This record gives sequence, C-alpha cells and structure tokens, in this order.
Amino acid sequence: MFEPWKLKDFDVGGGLAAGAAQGGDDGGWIDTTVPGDTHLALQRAGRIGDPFLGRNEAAAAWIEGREWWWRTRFEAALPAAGERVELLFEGLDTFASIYLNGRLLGATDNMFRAWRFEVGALLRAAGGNELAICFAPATASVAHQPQLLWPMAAEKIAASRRNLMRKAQFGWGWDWGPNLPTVGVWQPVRIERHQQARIAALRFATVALGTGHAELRIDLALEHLADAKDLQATIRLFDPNRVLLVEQTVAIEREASLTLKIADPQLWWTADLGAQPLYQLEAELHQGPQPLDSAQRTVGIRTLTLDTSDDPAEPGSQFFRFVLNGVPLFARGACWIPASSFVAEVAESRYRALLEDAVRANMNMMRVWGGGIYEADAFYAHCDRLGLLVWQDFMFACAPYPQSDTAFVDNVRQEVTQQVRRLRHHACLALWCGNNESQVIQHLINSMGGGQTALEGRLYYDEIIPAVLANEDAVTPYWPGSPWGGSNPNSMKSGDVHDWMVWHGFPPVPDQTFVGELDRSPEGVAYTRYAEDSGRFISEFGIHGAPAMQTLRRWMDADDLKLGSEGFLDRIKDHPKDKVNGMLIPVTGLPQTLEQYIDYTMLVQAEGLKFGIEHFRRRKPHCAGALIWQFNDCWPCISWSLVDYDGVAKASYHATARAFSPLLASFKVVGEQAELWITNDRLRVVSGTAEIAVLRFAGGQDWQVLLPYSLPANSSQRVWRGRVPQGALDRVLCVRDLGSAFPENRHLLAPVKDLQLAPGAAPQMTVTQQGPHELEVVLQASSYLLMVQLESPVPGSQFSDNHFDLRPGVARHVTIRNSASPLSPQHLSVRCWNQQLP
Ligand code: BMA
Repeated sequence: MFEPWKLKDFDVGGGLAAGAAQGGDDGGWIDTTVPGDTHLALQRAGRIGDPFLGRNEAAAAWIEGREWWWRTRFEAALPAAGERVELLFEGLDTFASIYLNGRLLGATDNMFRAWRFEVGALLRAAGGNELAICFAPATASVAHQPQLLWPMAAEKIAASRRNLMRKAQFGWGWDWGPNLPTVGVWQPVRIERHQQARIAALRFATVALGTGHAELRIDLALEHLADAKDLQATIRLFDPNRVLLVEQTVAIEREASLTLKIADPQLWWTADLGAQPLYQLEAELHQGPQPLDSAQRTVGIRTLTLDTSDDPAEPGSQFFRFVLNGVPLFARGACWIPASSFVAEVAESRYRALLEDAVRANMNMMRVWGGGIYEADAFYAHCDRLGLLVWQDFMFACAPYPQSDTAFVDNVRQEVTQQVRRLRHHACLALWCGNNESQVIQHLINSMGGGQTALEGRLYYDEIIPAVLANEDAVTPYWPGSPWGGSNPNSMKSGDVHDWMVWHGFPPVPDQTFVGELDRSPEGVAYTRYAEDSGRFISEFGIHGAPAMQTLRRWMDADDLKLGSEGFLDRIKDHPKDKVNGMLIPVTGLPQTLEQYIDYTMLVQAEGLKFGIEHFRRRKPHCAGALIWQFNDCWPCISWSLVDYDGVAKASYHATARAFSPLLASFKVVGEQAELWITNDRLRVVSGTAEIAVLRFAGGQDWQVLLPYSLPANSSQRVWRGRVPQGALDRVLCVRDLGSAFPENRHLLAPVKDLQLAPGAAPQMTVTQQGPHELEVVLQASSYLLMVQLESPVPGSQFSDNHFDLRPGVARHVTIRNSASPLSPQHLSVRCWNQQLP
C-alpha cells in the first residue's frame, strides 16, 4: 500500500526549508526499502562504496552528520464511522520527526520502541497521502543533555554520547565493531484500522508441570478505542499437530485470564535434551458476531527457573544454574552480537544459518548481549524451533545511564514494557538480564579510586525493570546485570562471571578487588589460567582468532593483505592491536606472515577455548554454564568470534563443537599426574569403553588402557588416573570411545611450537560425491597429524568437523554440505600443521 520509499540528505535543519515534508519532485531522492538502512541504500545507489570493503569505513563518516529524510506516498480510505486509523512504526532509528501531508504527527527518540499515531483526521480522501520522516543526527540530538562519563572510555563515550540516547550502543564502534552508526526506518511501517477495541497484549506461561499434566496461564489485555461494551474473546490452543486442544470464549472488559490444565503435554526441551514441540495460541476479539482483532503466538510448554540456592559442596557459594522442566542443566553457548552493523537488513536466512551453526556446535544457549539490539522476531522463532535458550540482556552496556531525567526514565520504562510484551511468550526465553558490565565497571572504578560512587543507571536494573517484570512477566527469571552477584559483581562464589584474565589480563583474584594492574605478560594471559576460575557460570570468556584467508581476501584491499598494514590493523578494533602476541608466544611463537597469523591465532583460540570449556564442564554442577565471547561478527574483522562475517567457521568453532559435546571425555593434567573425566549432560546413564593411550607421533604407542565406564545421568566424574611423561615432545595423550559415544580427545604434553611432529606429513584423502550438494571425505594418516584442515573456496560450505588431529590408523569421516551451491571433489583441498614445519 506504500509506494516505494525514497531518501535524501540535507544540511541539519535544511530539509524542512527545502520542502522535504511536502512531497514535490523526486530530484536527488534515491530509492530505499522499508525496513531499510541508509548506508545500504546509498551503497545500492552508488553514492558510497560498501562500508565493509577495503578502507571504506572511514569514508562513510559524513553520513552521521547529515539530516536524513525518508518518504513515501500511500492511498488509504478515510475512517469509517467509529473506526480508528493508526500509523504504526515498529522501529525508527532514532531521532525522528514524522510528517503526514505536511503536518507534524509526532517525534520519536528511542530505536527500541514501536510508535503509534492516530491519523484518521489527517488522511486525504483523494490524491494520496505524503508520509515523510526526518532523522536528525543522533549525537547532536542529545548535545544539550549533561554528559555522564566514567574515567574509563571517557573520550569515546563523550564523542558519541551513546549513553544519553536509546539506540544500539555498538554503532559508534566497539572492540570488535566499526564506527558506522545507523539511521533510518529500520522496522516495518503499517496502517492499522480498528473499531471499539484492540488486543494490546497476549501472554502465555507454563505455570507448573504435574505428573501427566501442565498448568498454563493465558492473559489477554485490551486497549479501548471507544466505550466498547459486550466484548468477548475466544482463545484457542492447538497442539504441535494443529489439533485443537482448547477453545474457550469469555466475556472481557479490559483484561481476561485463563488457567488451563492440559493432559499429557509435549514438553519443549533444548536441542540436546529432547524435542521442540510448538503449540499455537490464538486469541480473537469480537463483539457479538463482529470480529474486532486477533493475535497469534507460537509457544512451548516448559518450566524454566534459575537455581541460586546454596551449593553445599562448595561452602559460601551459591549455584547459578538454569532448571528446565525440573532438570538442572549446564548451559553451553556463546554471546551474540548483531549479525551486521546494518541491523535493519539482516536477512532471515542469516539468522537461520548462524543459529543452526550454533546448535550443530552442541550449544543450548545464546546470550543476546546488551550493546546490540533486542533481536528480530526471526531470531527468537529460530531459537524456539531449534531448542536454543536465550539469555536476554536489556540494551545497556558498559556505561553510566541518566536516571534523574524523568523523560529518559519513562522512555526506558516504555521500551522495557514493549520488549517484554514482545518476547515473553517464547519457549526459548531463559533470562532477562539488566545490562552488560555496568555494575562491574563501576565496581572496578571504585576499587581503583577508593571511592564508593553509586552506579548511574542502577535505577533501571534495581527498580524500573523489576517493576515492569513484576507486572508483565513474573515467570521468567531476572538478573540485574552480567556479571552480577556476590560480594562484588564478578564474584566466583555467586552469580555469573566474565573471565577476562585470559586475553585482557584482568586479575584472577577469586573475589577480586581490582587494583588497576593488568597482567598482559604471556604467563598472565595464558589460557591454562582458566583452571583458576571457580565461577558458578561463566557468561563471557574468549580469545581472538583470525577469520579464514578467503574472508579477508574478499573484503580487504589486496595491498593490505599483509601483517601490520594499515588495512589489516583497521580490522582489529581491540587495543593494543598486538594483544594476541602474549597468547601466541608460549604456544606457537610469533607469526611472520599473514598466513601464519591466521593459522596461529586460529589454533590458540581453539586450544584455549577447548581448555576453558573442559575445565568449566568438569566443574559441573558447581559451574553450570560456559558462554563464549563471542559467537558471530557484525563485519569482516579479526575478533573473538567462532564464525566469521562470511559464515566461515574458524578452528575454534569446531573445537568448541567437540568440547560442547553432551558426552565429553577430557584430560586434566598437572605435571605428571593425568586424570580422565567424563562429563555427561544427557539425562540417562551412559556406559561404554574408553581407550586411553600415549601415542608416539611417528607411530606406535607407549601404552594403552581399556577402561569400561558408566556415568550417572547429568553428572561429571573422574574415571581414571595415571602418569604421563611431562613435557614429552614426541607423543600425545589420547582418548577415544570404542563405540564413538564421545568425540576423540587428546592432551598435548608440550607447547605446539616445540612438538616433534613428522615434518611434511600429510593426510590421504578420499572424496566421494554424495549428491550435487554433498561430499563425503575419508581422511587417513600414517603418522600423527596436527590441525588437519579441509578447505573449500565455495562460500557457505559446511564441514561436519574440521581443524582436528588425525591419529595414524584411525580413519576420519567428514561430510561437507552446501545448500546454496553445488560441490565437486576438485573444490576440496586439505592441509595440516605438519606441512608447514621445516
Ligand atoms: C566484554 C563484552 C564486550 C566486549 C568483550 C570483549 O566486555 O561485554 O563489551 O566486546 O568483553 O572485550
């Protein structure tokens, strides 16, 4: 019904004077889409180069300082008697003045809210309507607000003033993100017509599970548009096969609640623990026979609580563990950042591909990080469908936020209410969390300066959000921040932990009081220090790894494809840009070429995360979660991500997938003492026979043990103890299950750079075409191979496993799929670490 949208930029204040609100001729206006993004529209029109390509990021900086107008025309019938016509904007980014037929309709100042305006009286009977939206530059729009700064990152926050506005906080750059703040109509626009009343909210919750039944609660709230009488609501619940289970019609004035008891409910589980049956809920509002409004929700039946009771085995500590349908679970997952800097145009297929990657990596939880956006509906729908729990931050990150400005407070309250109403019914929703790192940074500042300054913004996490949740969603657990809990916000005894000892060099003191000293020495940031972490739930820990060369080639200027070039350093947003060196020195040594940089950082990221995950999982049930920083990227860069911007999985992705296997065998080695642990996240006893061996790289073995094991459901236990040669350069401690119940694992007895692997040795590869889009590969070796890596130049190729070690005599099967493009055996190459040895 809307004609194609167009946009144009003006000097600040110039659009109105130039008649932009009035329609008129289209000279200088370029096409855009709604929802859409200004940068991408400019790129499509040839006005700018792709901001992610080469050095283009800086060249796009002018966009931020301009005034942007978006406009369209539409035909709409005049309101019938008693009818209300509204324009609904699901999201405007951010400081928008909206004009309809030349008249100011209203102004907006929060990207995270939907806005409704009654427009019946302004509509034109004939000749169509002109809708124009003026976006003022964001930073300038809050220039009159008093600055709110911390000693940390003060300059950056002062320049963008991001904390004074309700807009995605990562837009002005983050330690993984470019400076490309967005602007535009980033969510759909609709015209809605209603008589009498409309459905304002429809809510669903599983209240309790009994033996053979579930107790559900459904709440409906109306907004009255007239003095509406004799309203009824019909509520229907369909089971996962679309069979009608419940149909009830109730009289409703403003609110109605139903409590239902369902026999034999099909429970929703995470991907590792069961199925994801989804029910359909429908509500229809009517007045006698006349339908007025309807709403639908896809829901799952499950209970989800957060257990913070005392942990009797670790006195002075409390659990922090999610309990799904009565079962305490270990959360295996990662933190999610926006899937593009240009959040308006993330395709549904991109959400699907990334979230399916997460589930294939044995993840059961994703944390939507507070510096990005409340994600698109498609994100949560896929998480429901895939069995991936969501830890949902509210959108505040690493900053103080104004709390004495009543307009700002009310703006946040509206935002929180709307977002809770939008997301609370999702089966995947596990936690509401106040913000990212604001409490912990305030705590660090206080302990460094000896002060006791209260956090600006605590009002939201301690009062405003809890009050909204008490009304809108008292069922989903709430946590005031990440990290939070205990005697300090990053306590290892209570609540969640961000472990940045490894990588950033934050001090490891279990109940840390930060004294201002970072230890970035190789010993200080060594990934083996994850073993010192006794936290209850590690909601962030991570290490940089470069993306694949093919990704860098696609996005960087050819001249910049070398270590230390300006274009290369532009892709590293963390400071100092050589921070990774401390981690590389003891493991691989420093790289001399870009190729080595990619291999070395990929290896260290993979080994480090494996080490951390295994430690955290062995600590089950005292530790009940490991969420890696970070799952994805918002642009092609060098970051902590497991999957790069082009969707290519790094070595760390595959290492993580193995370490997150629901049944895991892992070694804990201290000096000559070795232990084998089995961690069983399944809800049943698991038995089998493990083969433990010390293999010689050149072939043969020192010894081998066959160990029958049987692990109780949902447990982690040491199953073996033995001795290993400390620092051995020519052998490796290995374990595999004779029935392949857990992934092969190994412990290197010395740093990779010192290992005496057979130089030049390469795998033998047999490739079979299984269909146009699938290849089956068998790999074999005659001596021990480190980091065997299959490569395909075809974008979107998925490897069932990759970047693994190959033992002599044990064949490895890998499946490669590409749903978009056909694959052929010639596309495939293989290499390994041994081949680059002198
Ligand atoms: C934590 C996150 C992010 C950041 C990451 C890496 O602080 O919450 O803010 O990008 O670590 O430094």
